[in-house]
Amino acid sequence: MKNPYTVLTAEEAAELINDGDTIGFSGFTPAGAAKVIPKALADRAKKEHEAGRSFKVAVVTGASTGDSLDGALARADAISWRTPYQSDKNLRKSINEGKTEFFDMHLSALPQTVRYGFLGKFQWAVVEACDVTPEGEIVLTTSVGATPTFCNTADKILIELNRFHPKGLHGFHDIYEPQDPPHRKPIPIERPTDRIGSPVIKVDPSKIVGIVESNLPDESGGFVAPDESTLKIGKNVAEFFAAEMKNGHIPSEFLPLQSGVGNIANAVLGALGSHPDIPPFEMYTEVIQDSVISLMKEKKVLFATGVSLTVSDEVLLDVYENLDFFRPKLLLRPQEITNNPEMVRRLGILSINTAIEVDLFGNVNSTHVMGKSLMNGIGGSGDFTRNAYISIFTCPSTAKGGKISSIVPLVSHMDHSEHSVQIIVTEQGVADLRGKGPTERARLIIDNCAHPDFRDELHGYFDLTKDGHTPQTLGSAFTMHQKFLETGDMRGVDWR
Ligand code: 0RQ
Repeated sequence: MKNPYTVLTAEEAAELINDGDTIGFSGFTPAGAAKVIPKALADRAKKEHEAGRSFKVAVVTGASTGDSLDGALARADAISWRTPYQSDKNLRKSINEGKTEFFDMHLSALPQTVRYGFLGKFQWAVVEACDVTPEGEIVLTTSVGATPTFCNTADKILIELNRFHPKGLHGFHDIYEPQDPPHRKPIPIERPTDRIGSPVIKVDPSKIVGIVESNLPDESGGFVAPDESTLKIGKNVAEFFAAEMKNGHIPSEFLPLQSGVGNIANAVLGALGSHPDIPPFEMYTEVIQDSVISLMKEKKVLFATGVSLTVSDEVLLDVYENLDFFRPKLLLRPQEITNNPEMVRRLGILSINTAIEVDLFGNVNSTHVMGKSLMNGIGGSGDFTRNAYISIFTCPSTAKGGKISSIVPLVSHMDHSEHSVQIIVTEQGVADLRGKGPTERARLIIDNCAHPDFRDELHGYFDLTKDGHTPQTLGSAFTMHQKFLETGDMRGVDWR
């Protein structure tokens, strides 16, 4: 059957979008993110601004995206409002300067929040696909994110048919959208390998108003080689898990693993993969990174399901050359399923995420520098941490060349509370907070995780108050932060 869709240029597609529209873009990390239409939209916004007309859109995605989306639109000052997560330096600047309103939310909750109508009406879904049939069956590329929900709720759909990604990706996706309350049923996944949905998104073909052809790789940055500190963090996590197996907390077949994004997460996985006492394991995670693919080839990771395949170009080409090897081992799902609290509890996930700072009582800040400047967002870290079998936070014990302690008296912004955070790991060691009261926690965190340059200083703070269940001294709790803001160095606080 002949393809019934109108073929457009990216510029023609961008002309269809109006000032003030809300757009749901495909993409979860740069993987599978729309590229040519947002870039053309940014060019259009610049022209509109030059002509003295306002042109801004509300941008909703699965998580972060690539430079052609968040970067180009932010540089064009074309984003009025953004959710649920970003990691682009231009957009971060726009948010921190108050030019773009940003709503930081748990990634698992985004699709239902869209369906419930809490974010208003969506005029557009702009979706990268590797194939689309005349019947309206869309095969996605390297991520699923919230795209099924955008396709189902938006008035109209624009497709970027990206020839870089092979049609052989059919079978790598499991598309499932829960019904909304009061009709929601349990999600029927009992093992990470269970498939419960369709390999395609099915839409009414008349909603697809145009197709733009492209041939572009994902804009994933790749990874830097792990340094001494990240290698030590990885080793500490692996040894902690090995000890948990030995003492019977983790069963001998291991439990499904979730690990966050970035270089630390990549290094932690590498360390787990090479530890002799950790058996081959499965992943029920959010972002599948380079190290997962190499561990799969070594038969150390048996299966991985996540929202996105966020790998370097060479690793992606390796996957594409061996699609039949990877198809039974890799499965991409909507973020509503991978990050769903129901699944995280049922499967008994071991979760590992990254902190910017941790306080003496186990509260974690993952999103803001010095209490006010947004870094990226909470992402999926809250979805997993709150519901995990064991929840771990990792971070280097210091930042900015040793001038900032990542262990502080009180976090300057709180994303994960002491009630959800169980284990802290830095390159210095591990603090196991399970079953510990605030005083015990503080001593463990200072002695096991803080950098030696800051241990006396942190003990000095802790010695200021001797009473109360949580011995906090409100008047001094941000003295270390304040010292950094005034002098550029947290070291050397005199508590007297
Ligand atoms: O600054 O970029 O200027 O060098 O923060 O820190 O150490 O390079 O680590 O890239 O893994 O990022 C928490 C931000 C860590 C990230 C965070 C500065 C540091 C550096 C980056 P520069 P690193 P990473 C998955 C699940 C969100 C929560 C999560 C993140 C920059 O991992 O966004 O895990 N997580 N989500 O110098 C001042 C401190 C600092 C500090 C670090 N205490 N004070 N600056 N930095 N600690 C995400 C998804 O769901 C998709």
